[in-house]
Amino acid sequence: MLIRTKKEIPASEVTDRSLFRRRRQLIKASALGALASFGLSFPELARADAGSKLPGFGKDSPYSINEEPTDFEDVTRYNNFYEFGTGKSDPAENAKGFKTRPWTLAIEGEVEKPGVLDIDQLISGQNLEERIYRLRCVEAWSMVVPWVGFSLGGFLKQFNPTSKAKFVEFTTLFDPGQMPGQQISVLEWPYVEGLRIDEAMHPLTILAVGLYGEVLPNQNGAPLRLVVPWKYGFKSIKSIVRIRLTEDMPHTSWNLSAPDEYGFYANVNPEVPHPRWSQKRERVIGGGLFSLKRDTELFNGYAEQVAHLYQGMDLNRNF
Ligand SMILES: Nc1nc2c(c(=O)[nH]1)N[C@H]1C(S)=C(S)[C@@H](COP(=O)(O)O)O[C@H]1N2
Ligand SMILES: [Mo]
Repeated sequence: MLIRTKKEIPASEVTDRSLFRRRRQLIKASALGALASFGLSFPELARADAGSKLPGFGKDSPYSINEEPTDFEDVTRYNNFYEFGTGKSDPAENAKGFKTRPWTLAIEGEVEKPGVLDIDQLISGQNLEERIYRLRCVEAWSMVVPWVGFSLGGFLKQFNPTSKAKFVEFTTLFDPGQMPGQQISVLEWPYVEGLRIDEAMHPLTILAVGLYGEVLPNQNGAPLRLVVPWKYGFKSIKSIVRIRLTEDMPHTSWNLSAPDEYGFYANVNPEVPHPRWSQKRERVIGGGLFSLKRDTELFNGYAEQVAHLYQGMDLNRNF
């Protein structure tokens, strides 16, 4: 087990899987007290840096999977965030000084009430919840992450989507000074992603502001990232500055870069191979020396909840 240095976190806070469980049990045992104190101190916490506590922790969500989360160290040191480099360990290193305050999120397009929101006001207005989801990368590995976030659908409804709102487009910050990867044309910048409106409104889809009960580390997409657990990881766009509701299907970064390899839907599907490799199995990150593998599940295990969204669609064509 790796222990984070004292500067980052007190030894008493070191998080491994079993300790995480114990903290969950403890907090559940005193749920009312915990909620009360969280409620009072939350606005300050929301402004704090990665490592600060977030509420929502320990509240069991019916949407969580009942699996041990991947170690904090793996979740925060094995990342894809090309704005900070293409190597898995680059984001943890290069996003250290990334400034996530001040930060605003614009909601625009097909809504009656567009707006620009300050991130801290936005977060303190949400009902934060912990959701333990498996993140399945198209590169055929996966990890289990205890996200802290809130429902995207409930959030979007506050802006009164118009009847023309058929899709949702998300955009990452464009700031090549801070994001050295944006000085290289490995992708078209800024990173953009999209969902159909019914996918965006689905209760499994969240905006995450934390993980492991703490403010989201920069390398995981601070201060705000999307999490769509039945889709490949590239849909879960990080460090979002704009959400635009649209009538037409938006462009997405990976589809623009390699349309034969990355479609708009990107639903996890073991039967539809990536053109260059199989999607039937996935390597479990943190699985140890033996490089544990598991069978990939249709819709990443959420077929019961989401298969109806794609009824009548040819999933081989709409990959
Ligand atoms: N802006 C942005 N968002 C991004 C990426 C990226 O390069 N840039 N990579 C995606 C990919 S491919 C994956 S698998 C997940 C990884 O999230 P994690 O680092 O929190 O595990 O982020 C996604 N979101
Ligand atoms: Mo990915």
